[in-house]
Amino acid sequence: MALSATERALLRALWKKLGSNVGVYATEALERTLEAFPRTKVYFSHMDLSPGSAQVRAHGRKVADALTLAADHLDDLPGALSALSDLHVRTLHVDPHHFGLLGHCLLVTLARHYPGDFGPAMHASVDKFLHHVMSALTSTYR
Ligand code: HNI
Repeated sequence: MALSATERALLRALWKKLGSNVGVYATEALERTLEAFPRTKVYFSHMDLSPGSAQVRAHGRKVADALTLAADHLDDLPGALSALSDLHVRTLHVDPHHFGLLGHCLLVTLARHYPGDFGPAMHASVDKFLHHVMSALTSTYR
């Protein structure tokens, strides 16, 4: 089900508050995913995954940019993310379950940094947004 006007407004308000820190939190969520769920490291064997790795930070910024692109294209996520979907499905063969792990870590990371903003309504809005993003990223599997 699409995000409601209220959910979109909540998401936009959070993204505005995150400002230039989206990359910081995407990196923290990526690091959390790799540490909490080490099986996700298999896709990054070519990268330096040590704490504070510049490569992980650079990748976190790429993920953040994609999430911001998605937040700006809520009415056409499959279109906006089609190249990324092909990459993750056809080239990287990322297990769809692992998207949920990263999404979960993104929620935890945002809730940790913005506890006052992350009430049930914001939680549900961001969760729905991430589900739509991940559905678009895994759509090529179908
Ligand atoms: Ni993902 C590359 C965005 C989930 C493993 N990923 C990217 C790039 C973006 C991106 C952007 C860079 C593309 C480019 O350089 O052209 N990835 C996202 C987003 C999500 C996501 C927005 C979900 C919210 N990626 C995942 C998951 C995994 C994953 C769940 C595996 C656990 N992604 C990768 C790998 C690469 C990648 C591996 C290639 C990294 C590299 O540079 O070699």
